[in-house]
Amino acid sequence: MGPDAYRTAGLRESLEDLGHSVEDLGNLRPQGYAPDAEDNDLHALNETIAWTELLTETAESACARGFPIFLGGDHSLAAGTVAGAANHAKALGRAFFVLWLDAHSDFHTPQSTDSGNLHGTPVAYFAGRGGFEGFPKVQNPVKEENICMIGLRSVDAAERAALQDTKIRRHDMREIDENGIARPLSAFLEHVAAQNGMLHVSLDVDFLDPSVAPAVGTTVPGGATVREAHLVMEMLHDCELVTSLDLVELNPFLDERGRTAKLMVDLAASALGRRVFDRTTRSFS
Ligand code: DIR
Ligand code: MN
Ligand code: MN
Ligand code: MN
Repeated sequence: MGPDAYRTAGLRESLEDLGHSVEDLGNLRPQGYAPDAEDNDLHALNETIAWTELLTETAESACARGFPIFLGGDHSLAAGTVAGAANHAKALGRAFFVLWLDAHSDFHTPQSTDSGNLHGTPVAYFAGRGGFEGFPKVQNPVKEENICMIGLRSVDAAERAALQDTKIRRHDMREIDENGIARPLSAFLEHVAAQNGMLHVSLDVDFLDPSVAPAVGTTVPGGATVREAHLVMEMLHDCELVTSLDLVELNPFLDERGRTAKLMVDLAASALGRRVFDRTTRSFS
């Protein structure tokens, strides 16, 4: 129901108001997978594998057509959207980067997850960690140093241990409290710009503080404010490096008159050029 909530909240109209032409490619639905048993340790494994196959193909072709925005739905969708966007970048000979805006690091493998929810695994998948039996092989794993996580405040023990052995850039809420959100983002964008990279942004609703974005299954207090989130999106627009975007984990049944959906739409609009006044300088350098 997430994608329809974004439609109702006016995603198309908001982007058209900015001068973009918008094509709604509709909802996807994987087919032909073996039904998942209700009592599996891993929830909806076969379904998630089927989604990953479908989304990898769909994302790669969508990237060739324009600037895709993938609407969810469960964050496991990023396993496919990022893998597909990475394939597209590789075909163009461009370096590829991911900005992960989330309370969680989503760095579990199907073996290390405590919850059995595959939404906790997509970064491990597209970074090329092992343990994803049955999933399509990742053709172009994203380099660790090309992944940046901002907003972290709920990292499970197994994820923390695994992340510590990687070059993934990770910025928790304490760092944002101490230094502001612009600093780590600017540093990452400089790194992307230096390689003329293509940047995929994955925005989990729970990046935001639950007081402003309650419509997500896994709320974690102490998240980004509305202004911090808009600053991130405005900087992402100004840098001209972003080539694809996920809006994920919206659960409209938990929303209050569409307010979380509307905030996510407004953030997407900021990322695609909405501003109060024009600026003459790039704000990330
Ligand atoms: C938790 C929650 N680490 C898990 N992850 C979420 O289920 O593995 N990610 N909610 O966004
Ligand atoms: Mn989920
Ligand atoms: Mn997530
Ligand atoms: Mn999350």
